[in-house]
Amino acid sequence: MKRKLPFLTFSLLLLTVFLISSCNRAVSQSEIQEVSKPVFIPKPQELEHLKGFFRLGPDTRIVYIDRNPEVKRIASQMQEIIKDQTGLVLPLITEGQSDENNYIRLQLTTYLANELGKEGYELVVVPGSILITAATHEGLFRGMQTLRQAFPVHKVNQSANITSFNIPAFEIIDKPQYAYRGVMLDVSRHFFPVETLKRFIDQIAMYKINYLHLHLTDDQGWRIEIDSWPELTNKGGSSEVGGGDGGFYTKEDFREIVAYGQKHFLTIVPEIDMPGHTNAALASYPELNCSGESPELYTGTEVGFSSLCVRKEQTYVFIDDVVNEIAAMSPGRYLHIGGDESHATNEDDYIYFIERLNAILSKYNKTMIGWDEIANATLNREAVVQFWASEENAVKAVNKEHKLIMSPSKHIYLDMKYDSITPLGLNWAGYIEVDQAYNWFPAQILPGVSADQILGVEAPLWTETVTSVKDIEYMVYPRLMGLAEIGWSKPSDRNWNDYRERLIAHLPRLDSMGINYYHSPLLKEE
Ligand code: TNX
Repeated sequence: MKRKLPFLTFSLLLLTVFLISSCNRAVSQSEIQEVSKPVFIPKPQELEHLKGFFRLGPDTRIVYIDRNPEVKRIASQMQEIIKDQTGLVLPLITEGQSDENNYIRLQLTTYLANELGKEGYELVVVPGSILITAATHEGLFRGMQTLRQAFPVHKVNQSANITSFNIPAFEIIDKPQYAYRGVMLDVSRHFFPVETLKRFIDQIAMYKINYLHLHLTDDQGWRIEIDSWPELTNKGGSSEVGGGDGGFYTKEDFREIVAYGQKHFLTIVPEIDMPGHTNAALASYPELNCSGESPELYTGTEVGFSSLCVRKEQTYVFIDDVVNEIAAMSPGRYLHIGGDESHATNEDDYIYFIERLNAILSKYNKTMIGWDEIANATLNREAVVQFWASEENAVKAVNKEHKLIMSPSKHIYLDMKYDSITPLGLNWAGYIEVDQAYNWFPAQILPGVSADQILGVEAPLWTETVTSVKDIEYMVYPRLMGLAEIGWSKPSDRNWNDYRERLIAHLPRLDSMGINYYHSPLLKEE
């Protein structure tokens, strides 16, 4: 034993020297890349840049609070996001295992509940730690979407030995200006499969959009399976603008979309457009027509020519069934009943119809949303009116104490062309460049309508000319970021020049995610 000791000591010494030198080599060869000062869209309510850096690298851990599966789930979403964005696969650990150094921690708190509300959060990035604190899971999720904008868009790079990133320190306290921040997708004029909707939900959740309104029915196609009226989809789902095959969501598909939304703290608002925009339903069931005869399926782009038969009792049996089945699949409180452009329904019939709908929605415990024409009917006070065209209707709605969703067509219709040479889109509400989509304030659009009468904002994408994921993205980005900021940020903080600079700095994120967007001349660096 004794004779072996010097040898052992010598071996240990050699090993130590080897370890130290290889360690040194590793340190000297691996690079820590500095990330530029982060910019955020939507702009946080309070943001302070601090001194120093947080080092995001392979040793960073994501810490969640034990015994709370929902926080763990959000933490694993964070893990996925970081992996996709940077290539770093970070371990998830529970609170007890935290080494108090180099971690990203998600934490629920009750003491900030009043200040932060349902969606607010605090995000602090300092050397050694990143802390997201919120009173709700939703708040943690929103904070995480902010944090990802501080992380690099490029990945760790083994061959260049880039293994870590220095993230400049900052502190944010944040919550939304408006409770409803929506996007609408028309899946009737052209149908889009579940995968497209999931990709879209992933994207819009990044900008803190919390409602996705699906325009499920129109003249050109009925897109949601209704068991009690199967021809709606068998026949009415088989057409679309331009004569394509159409398609529809089975109930299982729809539940999958709803659940995917929930994981992203986003509520699906289903729209069944009535009494106009109903040719697909009328073509599927002759008894829904006053004449008792069905029209042909329609694949053009005219509006305002169809109507359910308002004075026929069977119409309300039909609606009761449809609302019942849709309500059963929709955990959100809102059901959108359309009500727009009912030019083939006379005014008395229109009002009679919307008021009967109002009673059916109450029966199924749903809150009505409708386009601004519905303000002419007498509705439950909680019904929400979506302003798109008529100031008169919107003001009427506010006078009847309804809240408004603001979708002023000349600012935020995502189907409008950007300029005269945009290959897709329409132009009846004018051209909407990126500045036109940003430069408006919901509480300054309508005379006498102030912020507390406004539930929020929504950007609709009608799809008469939009046929693919690429088309959707081209029309949506980068105008949607403007809508997101209008809905979330403090109006007094918003100005085009500041936003424009942030948006320019943000665009490489879209490139890195493979999002197809419009390269506006307004966003070329000078
Ligand atoms: C008006 S906006 C419509 C839609 C069209 C859109 C095209 C609204 C409530 N109705 O039916 O698709 O214009 O921009």
